[in-house]
Amino acid sequence: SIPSESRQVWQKFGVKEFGGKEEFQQEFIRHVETTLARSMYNCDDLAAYQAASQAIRDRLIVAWNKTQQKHTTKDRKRVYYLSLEFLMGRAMDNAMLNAGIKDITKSGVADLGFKIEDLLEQEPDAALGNGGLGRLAACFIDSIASTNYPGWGYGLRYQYGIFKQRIVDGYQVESPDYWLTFSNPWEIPRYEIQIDIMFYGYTRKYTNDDGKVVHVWEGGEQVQAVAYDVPVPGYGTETTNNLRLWASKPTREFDFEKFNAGDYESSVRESQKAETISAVLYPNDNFYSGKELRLKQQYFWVAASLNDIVRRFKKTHRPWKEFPDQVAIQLNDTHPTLAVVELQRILIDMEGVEWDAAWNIVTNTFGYTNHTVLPEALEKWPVPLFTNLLPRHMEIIYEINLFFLQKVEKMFPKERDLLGRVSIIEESSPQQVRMAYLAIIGSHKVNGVAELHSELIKTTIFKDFVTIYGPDKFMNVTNGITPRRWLHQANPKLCDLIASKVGSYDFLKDLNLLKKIEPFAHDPKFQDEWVTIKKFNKARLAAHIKQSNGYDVNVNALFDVQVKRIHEYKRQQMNIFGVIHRYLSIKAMTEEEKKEATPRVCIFGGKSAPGYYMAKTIIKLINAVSEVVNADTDVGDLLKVFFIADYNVSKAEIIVPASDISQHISTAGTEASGTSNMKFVLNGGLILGTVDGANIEITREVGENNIFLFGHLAESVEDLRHKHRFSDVPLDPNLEKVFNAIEIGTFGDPNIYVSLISSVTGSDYYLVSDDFQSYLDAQKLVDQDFKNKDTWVSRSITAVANMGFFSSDRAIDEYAESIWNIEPIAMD
Ligand code: CJB
Repeated sequence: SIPSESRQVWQKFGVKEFGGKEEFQQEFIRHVETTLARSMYNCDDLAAYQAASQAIRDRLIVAWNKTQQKHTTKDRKRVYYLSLEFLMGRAMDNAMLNAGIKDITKSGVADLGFKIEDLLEQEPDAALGNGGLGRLAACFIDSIASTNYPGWGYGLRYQYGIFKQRIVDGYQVESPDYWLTFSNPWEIPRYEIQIDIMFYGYTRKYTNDDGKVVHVWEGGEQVQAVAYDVPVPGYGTETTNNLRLWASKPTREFDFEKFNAGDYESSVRESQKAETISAVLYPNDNFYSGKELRLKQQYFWVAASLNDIVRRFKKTHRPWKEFPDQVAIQLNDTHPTLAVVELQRILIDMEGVEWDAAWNIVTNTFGYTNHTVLPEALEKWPVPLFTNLLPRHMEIIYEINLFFLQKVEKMFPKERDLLGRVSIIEESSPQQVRMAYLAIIGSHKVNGVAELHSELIKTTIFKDFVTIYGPDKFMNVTNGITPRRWLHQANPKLCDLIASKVGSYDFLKDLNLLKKIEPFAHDPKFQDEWVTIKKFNKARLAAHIKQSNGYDVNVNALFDVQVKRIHEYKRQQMNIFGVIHRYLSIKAMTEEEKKEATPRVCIFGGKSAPGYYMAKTIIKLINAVSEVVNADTDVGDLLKVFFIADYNVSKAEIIVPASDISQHISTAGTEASGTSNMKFVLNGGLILGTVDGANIEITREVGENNIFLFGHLAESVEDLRHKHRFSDVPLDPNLEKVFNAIEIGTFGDPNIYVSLISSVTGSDYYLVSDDFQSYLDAQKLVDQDFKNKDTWVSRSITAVANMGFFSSDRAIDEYAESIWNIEPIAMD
């Protein structure tokens, strides 16, 4: 370290955070002229965005350094959030807001000849996630920083995020999302942090001089993990945490021999293979696909992260048993479950800790969050594949399983079937490693993400584990969203209006303060302003639709939105069948009836996994209906249908504030929580939804008069499915009409939709027919209620006033208190 006599010089010239507009401008120009090697004569919007973000980034780095120093000297317990997905979206607007420099940068760039909005548009989304799970991780790290908890995120630095979606001839077409073309100003490469990671090879054991059996894993392929740090600024605090993303590189010695022997090509090929590991995000949501490369990604990321965490712990020279007092690790779904095994391996094989002591440390360190009960999403790795890639880990899993099953057998000696049911190894052919079971056994707490979901995991997929461990190991932490991005950034006007009544912007930190607007729910002036802002947001979306889909839309129509990943369980098919039903009804209306009808704009958006045939068919049907309906002059303004291509975080920021109604209509019991439901209500839209996931708690908070619920309850789902399997359940008559219209070719070639229709007329696993009448009834009520403008707006205001519970700050406080056992560190 620097000798004390030199430190003065360091301190004298230490970089300070810029405070005012002029300092920002100075930094901006410095970056244009030096970092970018340009000048005022060739500075376009892209260069201006880059210079501005460099200036802001420098400021974040100063705060980041202070925070990390503080956290290191305070030496308190940290949380590490392990997530294979961080769906961050754009960084610049958020960084300006959280650092409190939005006004100075806005007016700063204006003086220099730029509009801040144009610069923000230059930034590509950091789309390192698929949907809800990845966006939750992004909200969580924002909240961890904003509430001053010491915590890091660990993920992968994919070179390709979620694919870009185009619609060609009504079908989804994917293209790669190479988001790093113009380099990424928000990351700090840490080329000096390189960690060797091994795959394949073999294991061997021997007895050492002390008579101890030692296990070694050797002879495998090596790759290197390089760290890229992304500063995560908290809102209204200096706390700036770290998101560390790993990229894979060939090791330094990579095939040096081959290279020297002149086999240049194959040497290069091998080195490219190493980089492939972190190259691309798997585009599946709520679906497990057992590819070896995916398991490689998981181990690569987990091993690098644990190596890093352990290295940091070892610097404190504490005994191993204190590890869980310093470190909490949260497993975001089962994707990082190998971390359980890797920590056990480090402790017993590398650090010489005894098995039981090590296992105690491991289980006290980890917490596991489950995000789905869908069977097709649960990870199970074939034992042969696993053994080949990670032979030592497989041995350790067998050992963990053995000790666990011995314990279970002792507790329940008469329950012979139980052992097979809870074994980490499924006795199929080939055998499979059940990752969720390993995660439960390796953690001290397991949580679901909304009340219903947390009950369901206890009574269905993890029932036996509740019998074994007792109910206290299982808990609920209802998801939340960050009000910084999902209120301030997406809807600045609504935010200002709310602030005028709350008296400050403090509700962005304590969302319960929204309650203060409730007394104004019936205030005509406040209502007027509320409505004006909704119209403004609808016009903003209308402009986007005009640009992307080429149509003018009527902003006085009811905007009805369903945007999320396309999935049969989320039931976009039910929505589009409902739209067809509406279309047929309009066609049958008299002119008088038409005058009474409520005009609607139905907006869809979302990506399908590239290999998901049924989801792709649903997209095609939406687009086919859109084409027919929008061109039908009988219909006019009464109905318009749009599919907005390439739904992502940035588009959500435009779409969410513009909804009157949003749909969250999963088959009861299938959507673990949902988080876009929270975003829509927070922005003054009402929900049309099923009694599922967080819809239930939203109803509790906002009141059942302020939400449109319909459909069968989760408790009836099994019975209904059983009926479909074993008897002839008649198809809903309105749905039959819809299917007839499709089958006679109203929306083009009916052959395209045969399997979609028979998924409903057959076993109807997602109960579309069972819920259809109730859905249409709820839609009718929406049409009626929307006509009564005063009641509608007061319901909207009341709903927003009661959304405080759904801040991710609240969720993080719950995790911190009941799972991580960590405390905030104030940055004074
Ligand atoms: N979820 O986005 C995903 N991907 C998965 O593979 C499994 C679950 C979603 O996680 C969200 C965050 O907890 C939930 O709100 C959502 O219901 C769930 O589908």
